[in-house]
Amino acid sequence: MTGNAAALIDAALAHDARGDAGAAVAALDEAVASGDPSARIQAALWTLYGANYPRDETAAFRAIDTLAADGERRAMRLGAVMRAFGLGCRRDWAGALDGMTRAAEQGDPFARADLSLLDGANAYGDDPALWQPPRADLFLQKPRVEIFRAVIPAQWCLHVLQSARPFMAGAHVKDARTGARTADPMRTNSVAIVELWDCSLIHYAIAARVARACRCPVDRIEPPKILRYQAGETYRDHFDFIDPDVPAFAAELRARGQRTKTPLIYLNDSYVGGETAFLKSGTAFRGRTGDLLVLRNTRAGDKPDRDSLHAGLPPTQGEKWVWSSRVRTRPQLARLWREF
Ligand SMILES: O=C(O)CCC(=O)C(=O)O
Repeated sequence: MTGNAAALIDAALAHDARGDAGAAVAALDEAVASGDPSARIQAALWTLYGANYPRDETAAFRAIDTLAADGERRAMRLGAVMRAFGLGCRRDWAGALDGMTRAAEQGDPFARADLSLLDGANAYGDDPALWQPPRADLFLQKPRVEIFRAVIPAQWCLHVLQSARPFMAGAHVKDARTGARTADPMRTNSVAIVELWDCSLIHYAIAARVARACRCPVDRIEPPKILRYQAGETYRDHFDFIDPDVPAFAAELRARGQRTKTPLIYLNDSYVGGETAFLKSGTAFRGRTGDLLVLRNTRAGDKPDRDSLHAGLPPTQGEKWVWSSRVRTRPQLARLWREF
């Protein structure tokens, strides 16, 4: 990357952070015109998300694929993840593995680690979208809570936890009056979304396994949030469905669909306390590393189930880490990786 292109990208990112789309695009376009690969990758990501540029997933994928064909190994990696999720292209696990393998052969350490983790779990070559979940244990009938034991190998849990650690920030809740995200003392834990750019095929494989357990297509799984609770931190009693009686949520409900289920994967278990509590039934679940809990948030007809009130109790010692997502009734857009 030339010094000038690097400075232009930094300026574009700073304008973007301030919400000045015009200045962000002007700076990035200038860097792209110089042919700089980092600028072209950034432009493709914004095109994928519909951030600053109009959203066009196909164009974004093509731009990344062209860079990969030119030998740009970061684009090989990103293209592999896009192929796995089917973002801007047909979902293609063999093609995803092929792209990640080419990046590894070019010496990309991230790609090598990704393939070796897949291989270690005997998932290399097997499309995670065809994975057979273990039989679920019914933990609770009201609300409906199922447990799938050891769906994710411990090394995958550690990988996800480490990939999220640099991005942890204060958690938010949705304001029922405005629909906006706001800080709230009911949620004192931290949270991160691992941006697509930092995702590996392991992130895809986890989403695909969760989709199998939840019996839904992978594109109904929201980009997960990685939750960290330090001792004393909590996510107090809440519902995960979108309340159809709240006018501020109506547009979101129409565009993205209802949140029918909450899948949670426990990424570690070396803490004390920190159970997932179900307030209406007075029960709580303590997962082991790699266990998946699936909570049903709705009843027939996708109507909110008020029995689904739940909480992440505070650990009294140690740190608790959780992969947390929602199953929606409509396909989720790539831009959600950027929404926080
Ligand atoms: O951390 C937990 O045990 C619960 C997480 C949770 O309530 C959520 O993600 O909605």
